[in-house]
Amino acid sequence: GAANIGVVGLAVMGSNLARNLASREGNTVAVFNRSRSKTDELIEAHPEAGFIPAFSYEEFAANLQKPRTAIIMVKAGRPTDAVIDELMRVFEPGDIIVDGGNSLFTDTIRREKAVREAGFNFVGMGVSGGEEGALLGPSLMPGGPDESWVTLGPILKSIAAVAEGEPCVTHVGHDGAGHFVKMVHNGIEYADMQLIAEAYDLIRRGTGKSPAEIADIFAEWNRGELESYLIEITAEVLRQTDAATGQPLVDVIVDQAGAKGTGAWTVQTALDLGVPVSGIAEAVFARSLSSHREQRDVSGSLPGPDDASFTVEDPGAFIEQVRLALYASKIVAYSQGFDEIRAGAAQYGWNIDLGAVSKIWRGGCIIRAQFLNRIADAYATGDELPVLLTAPYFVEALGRAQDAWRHVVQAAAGAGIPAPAFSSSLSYYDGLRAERLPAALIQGQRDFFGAHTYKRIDKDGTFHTLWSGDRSEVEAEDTH
Ligand code: NBP
Repeated sequence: GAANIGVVGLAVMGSNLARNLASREGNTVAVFNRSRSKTDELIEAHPEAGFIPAFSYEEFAANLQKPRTAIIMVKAGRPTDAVIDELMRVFEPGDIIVDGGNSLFTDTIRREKAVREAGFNFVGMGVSGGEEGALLGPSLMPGGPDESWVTLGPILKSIAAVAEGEPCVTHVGHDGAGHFVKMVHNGIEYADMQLIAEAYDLIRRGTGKSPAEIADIFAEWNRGELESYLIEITAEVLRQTDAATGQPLVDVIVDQAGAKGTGAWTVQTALDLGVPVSGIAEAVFARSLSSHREQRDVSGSLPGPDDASFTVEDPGAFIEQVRLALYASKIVAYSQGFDEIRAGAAQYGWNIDLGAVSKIWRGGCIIRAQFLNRIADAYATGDELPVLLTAPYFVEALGRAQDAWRHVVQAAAGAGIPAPAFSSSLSYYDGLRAERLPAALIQGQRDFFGAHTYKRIDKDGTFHTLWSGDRSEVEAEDTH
C-alpha cells in the first residue's frame, strides 16, 4: 500500500480529520466509508488532498503501508465495534487501530483487551474541537499501549492544534485513559457553559442591559483572566440579531438545552468513584430541567420572592462581582474535573500527568483558555496537591473573589433567580473550608438505624452506641 495512515468513517469529523492529515508533509491518506457516496463526495471536493479511496475493507487494507495505522471516526457504540471487527478481519497482527470517536472509556478498556488478545494494537483517542478542530487542529487525547505511541505520536503531533509552541497531544495513559480524559473535558465544558449562562442571566436581570450590551461585557472579560474560547463565542452569540424578527437571536431560541450524554457519563463515573463533581452535575441537571418544558411552571403558580424586582444599584460594581463569581466557580469546576481524573487514574491504574493534560487543552478544544496555563503551573511545581484549588495561585484568586461570589449567590437567591452552578460551587468551596462538617450527625444517624458504627475524634477504634438498649457505647469490631 501507498498510504501511511487511513481514516474509516467520512462524516464531518472523519473527512475533516482526513483532510487535516493529508495537508501535512509526508502523509498519504487512505479513506473508506461504509456507504460509497461520502467517499465519492470527499474525493471530488478535495482533489488536492490526494486521498486513496477504497470501496471495501479489503481494498482499504491493501492501500495501507505495514504496519497499518487506521483512525476510526464513526458513531460511538455498536458502529465502532462493527468497524473494529471488520478491520481485524482484513488487518494483520501488529497493525494499529485507533478509535477517534466519542467512546465511553469502559468500552475502550474492553475493546483494547479484545483487540490486543488478537495481536493488534488498539488506541482509544479523545478528539476535541468539533468540526473545525478536526480540520485545522484538534486537541488529541490518545490512550493505548506505549508501542503505538512511537508510530502514532509524530503523526498526531503534526495534526494537533499548537498552543504556545507545543502540540496539543500527549500519550495520556494506557487503554481507556484517553477517552476518560476526553469525557471529563466534556464535563468541564458543561460546567463552564452553565456558569457563563448564569452570569449572563444575572447581569441581564440585574442591570436590564441588552444582549448586545452584555456581548460587550463578555468581549471585555475575554481580555482578562477569563480569556477563553467559550467567553469569546458567548459574546458572538449574544451580539447576533435574528434576521426574521430583528430580535436578539438568544431571545428567539427555545430555552431547552440538548445534550449528547458525555456530561452525564462524567457525573455517573464520578458517582462511582465517589468524587464530588458538583459543578458539573449541576450543569447536567440544569440542562435536564430546561428540557422538561412540561414540568416547568407554565402557569406561574409557584410562589417567588415578594419583591421580585431585581435591579442592582451599582451595575458596574455588580458586573464585576459576577465576573469574580464566575472565575471562582470556574476554578471549582476545573478542580473537580481534575480530581475526577486523579481518582480515575488511581482506580484504573493509569499514570496520568495532570499538568500535561491541562496543556493539551490549551488549544484546539472547546474549553481552551488562558486559565489552563495556571493549572499547568500548579502541577509543574511537583507539590502534592490534594485538590487543585489549594494551589497558591488559586487560593489567592479565590480569596480575591469570595466576597463577590457570596454576594452574587445571595443576590440570586434573594431575587429568585436560579444559579445552581454558582451556588453549588460555593457550597463545595465552603465544604472544603469547614473545620467540622455535619457529617458527624449523619454518622450518628447511620449508627442509630443501621449500626453502621462511627469513629471518635479522641481515640482510635470503631464504636457503636446501643441505641435500642441502654445507650452506652461499645467498641465495635473493625470490619476492615
Ligand atoms: P457520526 O457520529 O454522525 O457517524 C457517522 C459515521 O458513522 C458515518 O461515516 C457512517 O457511515 C458511520 N457508520 C455508522 Br452510523 N454505522 C456504521 C457501521 N455499522 N459501519 C461502518 N460505519 C458506520 O459522525 P461524526 O459527527 O463525524 O462523528 C464521528 C465520531 O466523532 C463520533 O464518535 C462522534 O461522537 C465523535 N466526535 C464528534 C464531534 C463533533 O463535533 N461532531 C467532536 C468530537 C468527536 P455511513 O455514511 O455509511 O452511514
